[in-house]
Amino acid sequence: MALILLLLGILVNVLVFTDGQSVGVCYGEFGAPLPSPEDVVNLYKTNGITRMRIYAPNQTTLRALGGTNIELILDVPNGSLQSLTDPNTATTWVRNNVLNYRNVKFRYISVGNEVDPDDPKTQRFKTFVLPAMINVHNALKDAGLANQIKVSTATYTGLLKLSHPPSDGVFDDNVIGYIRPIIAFLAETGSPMLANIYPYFAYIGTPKEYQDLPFALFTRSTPAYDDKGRKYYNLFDAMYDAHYAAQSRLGGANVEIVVSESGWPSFGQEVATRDNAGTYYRNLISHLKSSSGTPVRPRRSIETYLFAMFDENNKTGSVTEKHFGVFFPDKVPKYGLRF
Ligand SMILES: *[C@@H]1O[C@H](CO)[C@@H](O)[C@H](O)[C@H]1NC(C)=O
Ligand SMILES: *[C@@H]1O[C@H](CO)[C@@H](O)[C@H](O)[C@H]1NC(C)=O
Ligand SMILES: CC(=O)N[C@H]1CO[C@H](CO)[C@@H](O)[C@@H]1O
Repeated sequence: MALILLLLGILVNVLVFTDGQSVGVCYGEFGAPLPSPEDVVNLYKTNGITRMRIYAPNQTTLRALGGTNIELILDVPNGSLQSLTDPNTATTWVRNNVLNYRNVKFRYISVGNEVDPDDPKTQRFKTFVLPAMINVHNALKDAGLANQIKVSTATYTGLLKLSHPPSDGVFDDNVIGYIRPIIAFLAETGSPMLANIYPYFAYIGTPKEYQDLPFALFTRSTPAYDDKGRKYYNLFDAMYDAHYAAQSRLGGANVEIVVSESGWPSFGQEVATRDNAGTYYRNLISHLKSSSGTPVRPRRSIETYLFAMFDENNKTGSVTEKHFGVFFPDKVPKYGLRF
């Protein structure tokens, strides 16, 4: 028995370590015109991209994914969160958008994206997230899929009060009441935390005296600093470990973090250049493929989704928001990345 458990442990380790080595890409749709979902799925296939995140259950996209090997993060858009606090509505949502597509490889359901108790734009959603997560999880459980499809929500670095040095990572005071029970749910269901991690936004938001572009672009050959004996060569690792420290303080030390978005824009700001963005994506991919992990979580692969597949000219906000694509809308690669 002990031997079987040991072998099982080794097998699980092998699976965990080989898992997540393929880089995923988020497929946002706020561009006009973008290729049809069928063409987009083919573009994923021809580029060997085996993971996708979509922000709403678009039926055309789900149909196009059927029968492919592409693994999917499907979002519950924040506009649907309130309705899914009703268990029957959640059951119907799961039936229509998940069970209806038996030949789609759902990996996670992300219930809400960047809901932030401190942000006037999204704070009204905060009381809906956990009840909707529970209802979606229960609907999957009733269908016998709760072990296969994990339910989570996508957080972001804006929820942290402190992220430097990484070991001081802690959630904002106003966020703790919201996030602690979510972390408990993730721990209980064996689901990962999703986190959108953008060194670009940290870089442009940091006071000038701390700005270190090579640190943000993975091009430092010496550590930028030492945090309790852990040497940091890049900002991505530092931000990841800050998230990990923050959730560990709230009982989430065993909850894996999946990076549900990371990217760098190619236009619209001083450091948002095609050169810098290409450097960021290339170096991020090779960092992920090396499975070096981070200083706090070494020797592991970090499941990560690049943001985003295409430039999206219909996005609002800062000009840079329209220029996160790793492909142009006409399917021409912007950086010639190998996924
Ligand atoms: C689904 O995606 C297609 C192609 O991007 C788009 O034309 C359509 O409006 C989307 N449907 C919904 C309900 O958003
Ligand atoms: C994009 O914006 C244009 C102009 O504002 C609008 O007509 C169009 O419907 C939008 N398309 C999408 C897919 O959001
Ligand atoms: C950040 C985010 O995703 N905000 C969206 C939340 O949902 C509302 C309603 O659907 C959208 O208008 C926001 O853009």
